[in-house]
Amino acid sequence: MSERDATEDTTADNGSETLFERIIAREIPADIVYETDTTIAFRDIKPQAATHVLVVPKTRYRNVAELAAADPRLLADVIATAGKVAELEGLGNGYRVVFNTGADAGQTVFHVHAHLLGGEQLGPFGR
Ligand code: IU
Repeated sequence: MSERDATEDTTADNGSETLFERIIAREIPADIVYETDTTIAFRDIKPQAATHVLVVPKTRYRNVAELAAADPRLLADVIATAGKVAELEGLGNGYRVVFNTGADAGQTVFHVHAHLLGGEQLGPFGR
């Protein structure tokens, strides 16, 4: 398999399965911190803050805009799960919820996910 094929297999910008479906199916391990009927939350393997949890809807949409258009209740579930995880993780002093969307934002996994970041003073947005 070429390097390009390998990248597409794990991130699925081409419509194939991403690693997140395999985490949801418990086919590969993840540090799961919370789960509901419709969402799952697990720690990012490459944390960008003291607390860095990904919140993923169990039904796959490529990005947050597609999720919002197709199933706004599921988007609300994702946000509610982020809030619950923030509570469980003791982020009462504040946190950030980010949806990277598309190439300029650095989206690499094309199964929509919210990054929940906190546990320390976060830097500014942008570059
Ligand atoms: P992005 O918004 O698509 O760039 O975020 C993808 C995130 O998924 C990124 O922070 C990775 O470190 C993280 N991640 C992970 O936690 N576990 C995995 O198996 C894979 C990516 I693939």
